[in-house]
Amino acid sequence: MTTIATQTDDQLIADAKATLIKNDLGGYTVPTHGLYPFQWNWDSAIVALGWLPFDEPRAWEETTSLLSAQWKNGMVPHVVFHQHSDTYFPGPDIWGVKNNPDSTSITQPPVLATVIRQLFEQTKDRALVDSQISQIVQQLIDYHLWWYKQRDPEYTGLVVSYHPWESGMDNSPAWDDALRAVPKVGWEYTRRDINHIDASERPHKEEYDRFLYLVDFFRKMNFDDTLIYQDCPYRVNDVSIISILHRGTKDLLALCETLNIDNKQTAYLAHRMDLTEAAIGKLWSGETSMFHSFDTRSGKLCGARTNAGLLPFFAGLVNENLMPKLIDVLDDWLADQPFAISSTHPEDPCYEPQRYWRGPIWLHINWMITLGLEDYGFFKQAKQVTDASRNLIYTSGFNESFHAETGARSGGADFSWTAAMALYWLL
Ligand code: 9YW
Repeated sequence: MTTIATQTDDQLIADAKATLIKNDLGGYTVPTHGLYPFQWNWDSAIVALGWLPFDEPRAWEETTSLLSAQWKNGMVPHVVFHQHSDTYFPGPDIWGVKNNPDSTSITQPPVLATVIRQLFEQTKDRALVDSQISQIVQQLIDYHLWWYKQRDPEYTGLVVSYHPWESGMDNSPAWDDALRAVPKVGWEYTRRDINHIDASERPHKEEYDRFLYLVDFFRKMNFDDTLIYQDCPYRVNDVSIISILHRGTKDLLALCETLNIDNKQTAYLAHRMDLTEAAIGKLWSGETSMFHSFDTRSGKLCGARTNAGLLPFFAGLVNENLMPKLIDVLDDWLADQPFAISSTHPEDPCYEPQRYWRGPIWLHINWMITLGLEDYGFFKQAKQVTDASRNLIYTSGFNESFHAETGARSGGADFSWTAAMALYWLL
């Protein structure tokens, strides 16, 4: 694979730092101005890694500002509306949550625990770490307990997600069938995303109609975890969330061990990890030799081949029998690709190289897959993914995501998590 170098590393590092500084609203970083004017959960976790090499206090602050929005039940929301903005829809009025700070009523993939472990291990200013780590770890324990207890009340080993926005992979073809079972919302609304980005790169109206139905549904259920679990028309075992949660719990328990935290809560989390390890095989498809999400309402695996199906590497959830098969799929996916890994497999019938989670490439997903590949000793593939990721920032900079075939911008420009991945991982 050749590196397409059009800019120097020094210039890119300076631009990446400037991107984070530009998107800093004081304690939290917006993904990009205009399109996403609030604090997003997994964005902030990834962004903390970007601050780390040049501003350690700011890296930690990114995580504590997110945790300041934690609900009493332990949930950490997917969006925190720290201040008003009219450039995004749906805002706090539509979600209907009354909290301080305001937030949405769903969460996002819990990559924060993995990030906190990395911050803990790599921060040079130990006083900065010591002053807050106990409090942060307790908040993470509460968050992960919430995930297992509320999202897997039947102890299946596989937590559920209630919304494509919760997966962070909004219009992935993996959700097409499950989402079709959700009614469309009955009221008129005006989207704001297509004021910023061409509609050809965004989800369709039919998807938004159903996204909003679910937002209304949560509100009508008064955000009650038990009622939503029973009645939510969209209830999916998301292989991406399950993998990120599993890896996060592993990192959290490792941190607890270092800090001598050993109690009923940590034992409970370890037990939940055992259940996931026993259950993950349910998400394997012999037909595609990949992991897939599972629609608990229809009782079927979600069809499309997506990059989420590679995230069990990150979790350490790929057993010895499946490992060579999944690596074959990855080798095939990477063959002759100057840019990788497309969010949907190029041979999948639902692949669209420019449309958001149906084709474009996302660097934070590549980073997680790479960490997993390295854990398994697949250094050649890890290097291929890293080189392919680096090519993207050299080709077109810090974009939300990248066109799967040309490497051009897809979605927003000047994007925080891509700048963060450049600073922490690629440069
Ligand atoms: C939306 C902020 C978020 C990401 C998600 C991504 C997108 C928001 O942007 O969702 O309105 O579509 O899908 O993963 O956290 O970057």
